[in-house]
Amino acid sequence: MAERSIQELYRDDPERADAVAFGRRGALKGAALTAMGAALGAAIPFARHMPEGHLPALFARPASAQGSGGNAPPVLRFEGKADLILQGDRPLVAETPEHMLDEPITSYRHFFIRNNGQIPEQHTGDADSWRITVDGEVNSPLNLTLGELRSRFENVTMQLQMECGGNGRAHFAPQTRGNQWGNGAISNGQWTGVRLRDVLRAAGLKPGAAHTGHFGADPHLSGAADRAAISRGMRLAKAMDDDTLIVFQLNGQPIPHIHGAPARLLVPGWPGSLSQKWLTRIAVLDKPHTGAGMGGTSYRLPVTPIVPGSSNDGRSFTDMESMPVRSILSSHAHGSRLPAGTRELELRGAAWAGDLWVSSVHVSTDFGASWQRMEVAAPANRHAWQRWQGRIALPRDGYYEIWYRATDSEGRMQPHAAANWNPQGYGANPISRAAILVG
Ligand SMILES: Nc1nc2c(c(=O)[nH]1)N[C@H]1C(S)=C(S)[C@@H](COP(=O)(O)O)O[C@H]1N2
Ligand SMILES: [Mo]
Repeated sequence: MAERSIQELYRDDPERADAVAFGRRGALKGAALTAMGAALGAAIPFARHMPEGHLPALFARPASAQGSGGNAPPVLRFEGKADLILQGDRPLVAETPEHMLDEPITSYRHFFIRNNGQIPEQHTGDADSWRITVDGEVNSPLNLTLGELRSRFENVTMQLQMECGGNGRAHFAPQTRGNQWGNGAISNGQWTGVRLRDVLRAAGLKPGAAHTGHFGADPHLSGAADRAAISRGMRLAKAMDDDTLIVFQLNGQPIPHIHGAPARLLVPGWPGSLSQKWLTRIAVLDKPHTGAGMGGTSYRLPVTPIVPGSSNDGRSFTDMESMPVRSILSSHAHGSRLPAGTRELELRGAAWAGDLWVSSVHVSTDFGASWQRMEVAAPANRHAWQRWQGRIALPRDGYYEIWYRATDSEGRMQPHAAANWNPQGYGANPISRAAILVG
């Protein structure tokens, strides 16, 4: 079988391609093994462990790093940004390929972008003149300038992960609506700001205070003045968490405009949509907020699994809170080709688990037959991601898949396949696979 035809077959009809390649008994047979090897451009040293129905990672996901070939994703063109994957330009959404997340602290260059509406006009004049209102179930509503906020409350600086609620969505089958993120809707910036808790206490919480509602300055995509691009809210407990901040600096600099200048919320570990950019107002409420992005199937998960592909009004769903455990590989791009004779790799990556932490990261090079424990560093502070590293052996030249998975501090491991399918595609965190070719 020619190289192109099996690639095309896998793309167009993976089931038949598998039948051809694996045969009825699931063993990769002589001619088929050669064909698969030819398609992948290399022999498969661990072919005997390759599971039936396994679509090689090289075909299953675009090798963005290579930037070549027919299905290379479009690239973001944006001042100061690396070649991120352009997920959409209206609204502007861009994903960071995993190998660009190799810095312990994510630089502006590599910071993913997620907008739901238009990008607002830049605030003219002094950033410190920007105003933020706190009202609702409080004794004394506040209307503070950023300058007042900065000088009145303790300033804190910490590394905080921010992950889009839909990160990993592309792993769902059947496909759901929304940006088809791989694992790259994650950042770990070093943020400076004040604790939301301190601000809420200064306003004085009334006994009924139970939730927040967040408001920003970005216009709705339609331009309609009475519609919000996004306006989400959370339980008061998360608003009072030590690490929930109103921030005004990213990595020691004023926040770049696209990431919410001059001030935004930073709600680490929970869906990124709570981290309101271009923050203008926080309402304290006695019941859950009802803004854009609340209710129905938005940022909500089935309590009891539903039939994949079915429709649902989400009435029995529950709000997504702490994000599930996930890992990325940052030392080697998916689809990389290494020189012939490479027999060892030093792998690096990151892992995180919402409000929890990561207890271990494991890597397999033989399609999951055996797993090797990596070294996982402690987080710089609570809610920072954790870096991992480790060395693996590659017995021969050929096609490998690096499988990587993390386990959280409560013993939950990334699953083999995306679970708890839901119409808007939240919470997909299966074991990841990167294809590596040696020789
Ligand atoms: N005002 C405003 N804030 C927002 C959004 C938005 O569209 N408008 N998008 C949210 C979503 S869904 C995410 S994942 C994060 C992304 O932040 P970033 O673009 O700085 O990476 O911002 C959140 N805050
Ligand atoms: Mo998001």
